[in-house]
Amino acid sequence: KVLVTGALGQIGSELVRELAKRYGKENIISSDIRDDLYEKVRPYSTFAIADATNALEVERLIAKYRPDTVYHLAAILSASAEERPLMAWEINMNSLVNVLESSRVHGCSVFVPSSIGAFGPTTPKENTPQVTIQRPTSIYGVTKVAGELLCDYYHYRFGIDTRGVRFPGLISNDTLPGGGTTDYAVDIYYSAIKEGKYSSFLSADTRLDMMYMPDAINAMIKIMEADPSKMKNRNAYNITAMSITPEDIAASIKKFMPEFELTYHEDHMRQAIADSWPDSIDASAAKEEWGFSPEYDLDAMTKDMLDTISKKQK
Ligand code: VAH
Repeated sequence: KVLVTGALGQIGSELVRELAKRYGKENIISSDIRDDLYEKVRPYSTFAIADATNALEVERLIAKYRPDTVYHLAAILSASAEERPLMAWEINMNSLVNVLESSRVHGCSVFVPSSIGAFGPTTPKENTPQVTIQRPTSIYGVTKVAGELLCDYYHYRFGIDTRGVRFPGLISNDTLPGGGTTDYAVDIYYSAIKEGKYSSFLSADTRLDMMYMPDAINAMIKIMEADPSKMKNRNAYNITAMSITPEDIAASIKKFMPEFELTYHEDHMRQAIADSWPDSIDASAAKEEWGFSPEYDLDAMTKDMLDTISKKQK
C-alpha cells in the first residue's frame, strides 16, 4: 500500500494516477488538506482529508491504512513561502516530522522531495555537485536543507528507509503548480495556447534546471523500487533533464507556433530566488546509483505540452 500526502498538488495528482496504474487503485491512499480537487484522484485511490501538520491526523491516517511507502508531497513552494516564511517553516517542517515519526512507528519507507532550492549563492552554479555547499537564502531552501538532514537522521538513527531527490523546476499540464519560482515555465505554455504570447516574470537569461512531469513521476517510482544497498546519497539526489532559460522555451514553442511572442515584466522577489539557485546541476549520482534517466528533452516536452493543453482548451 502507498500513501501520497499533498495528493491534490502539482506532483501528487499525476503520481497517484501512475501509482494506481502500476500497483492497483485498491493499494493507493491519497490525502490532502482540502478536497476541492478530489475528482482528480477519486478514480485512482482512496481519498482522505488530513492536515499533515497535525500529528494525530497523520498518525490516524498511517495507523488506519498501514502503507508500506509514504510519498510526502504536502509543502509550500518557494515564492509563497517567501511571503509567509514562518508559516512555510511550520507547514514544511511540522508535516515532515509527523510523517517521519509515524513512519518510524509503523515501519514505512518514505519519499521526501528536496529541490535545487536547497542550494544558495555560494554553491557552484555550473554542474552543481551531488555533495557541495548548501547555504540557501530562501526560507523554502532552508526547509529543504533541514528536510534533507532530518531524513538522513531518521535513516541513520532509526534505520528508516528514507529516500528523496532534489527536483528541478517541474513542468506539467494536469494540475497547475502554486507559488513556485519556476511556475513561469508552466504558465508560458498555457498562455501560448490561449493568447499566442506570454510575459515572463523571470528575465531572459535566467537559466534553471527543469524536467517534464512524466520524467519526475518515473524517477519517484524508480528510486523507491531501487536496491538500497547501492544508494550512497539516499535523501537528496540531484536530478534534472535540461538547463534552460525563458528564451530557450520561447524558441522551442516557436518551432510549433512561429507567431508566439515572449515579453518580460520582472518579479523581483521570484527573480532574486531564481538568481540564488544553480544554473545546471550534476545528476550523475542518481544515474549511477539507481538508473535515473529522463526521456523528454525541451522540444519533446514542448510538443506534448502544446498538444495536451490545446486538447484540454477545446
Ligand atoms: C519552486 N517548483 O519553484 C518549485 C521547485 C526548483 C523549483 O522547488 O519552488
